[in-house]
Amino acid sequence: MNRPTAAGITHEEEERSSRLIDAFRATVGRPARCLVRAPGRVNLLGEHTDYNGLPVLPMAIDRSVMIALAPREDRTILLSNASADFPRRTYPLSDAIPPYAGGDWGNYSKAAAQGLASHCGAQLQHGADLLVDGNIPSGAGLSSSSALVVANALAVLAANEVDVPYETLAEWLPAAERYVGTLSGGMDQATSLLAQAGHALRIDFFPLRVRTVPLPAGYSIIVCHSLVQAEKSGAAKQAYNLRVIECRLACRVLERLLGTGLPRSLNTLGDLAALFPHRPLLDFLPYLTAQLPERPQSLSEIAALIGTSPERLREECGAVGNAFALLPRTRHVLSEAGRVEQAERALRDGDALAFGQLMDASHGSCRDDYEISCPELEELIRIAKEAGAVGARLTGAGFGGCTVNLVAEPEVPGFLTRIDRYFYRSRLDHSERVGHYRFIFKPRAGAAVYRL
Ligand code: NG1
Repeated sequence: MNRPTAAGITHEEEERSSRLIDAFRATVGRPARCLVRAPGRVNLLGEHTDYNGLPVLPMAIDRSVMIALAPREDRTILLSNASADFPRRTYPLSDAIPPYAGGDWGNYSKAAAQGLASHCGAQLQHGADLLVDGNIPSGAGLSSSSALVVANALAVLAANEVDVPYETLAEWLPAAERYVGTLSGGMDQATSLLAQAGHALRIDFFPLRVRTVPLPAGYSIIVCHSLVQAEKSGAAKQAYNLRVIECRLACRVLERLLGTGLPRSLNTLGDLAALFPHRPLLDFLPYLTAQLPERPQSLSEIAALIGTSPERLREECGAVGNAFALLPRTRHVLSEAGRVEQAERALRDGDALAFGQLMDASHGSCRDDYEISCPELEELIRIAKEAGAVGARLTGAGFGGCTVNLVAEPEVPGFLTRIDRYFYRSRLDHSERVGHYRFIFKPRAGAAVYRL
């Protein structure tokens, strides 16, 4: 049998895929016909901008979800995992699949299957036996969930020999992933599908546009786990969705304040950039500053400002809870979009120091205005800066998870020593390897399907 040896696959991945293909034969009782690899990602800059229709700067990493698969004659998906932590799941492929209980890993597979079935319908006549192996830490802000969705989608398509361009999948799968209840944007799926080895990506949304961006020569990207899991099936989901809702409410308020100066309604804060291409986004902040306090407001207060009812807002914006901090959230989103523009320029100019300063500023904004940091992330950032990181920030949704650090190559050994000594040593017991929690990542290529 041919084993994946395609260009771009590492020796370690080759070994991992060989083990998975052997395990497939042992557990399913017949040979795998394809192997799928979908990488996770680290976001370098542009946090919580994607669902606002504003740009991001991520790169794919060499941690991934792999699936070995063989098609079935019926339309059943039989889902197994190489790790015993994830129990076997079976469900029929259709465009209306009832979810498992919240937090069940099988829901990410169902999300992909239902999303594809709603687009491809009768083209998908075959279910599949799937054996999954993932090595992206979960709840780390490195997109383990989207890699699982992307890998499952590619597996179902491969089982049916249906080709869908990756650009199209990158448009479909964010909506498909909302099946699990997170109101997420499209950065993760686009990066997993469209990344190119050796480059970061600048991604714009609605419509999706992707271009490669060089990384500064002589610097390393180091990712450090805060050891706080931010599981999106738990509390982090509510906290994440609340940020999305606050941005939707900010759009309603801005519509009201801009009045007839606005040619059409605002679906996202990013619509401001589309409607006023020559005005800096931060020009719009004073409209809010004049009317809104820094503190969170109740839905009744916001409704009164807009001249509508709290019930109507609840319905229109999916608002749950009763404390919404619109001014600081908008300040983060609009300023972060500006930082992405500047960061792309800095990277194209090879100006690592300017890029690092933008990373630091992004972190401050994530912490103070978006309120998505936590004490452990703060400690990691402080140690990283003391250890010489040119830039250091939380990455991904926040509420725990990882930091991303830009470190000059000669400084890397000293940086790692300090992080290990001052952060991990007191937190990990002797049996745990620190290498499981901090990583040096090189930008990897996006997802691939290998026929066996
Ligand atoms: P992670 O870090 O993978 O949980 C989440 C969203 C992204 C984006 C970032 C914040 C999901 C699947 N992904 O990423 O779309 O909004 O947060 O920038 O929810």
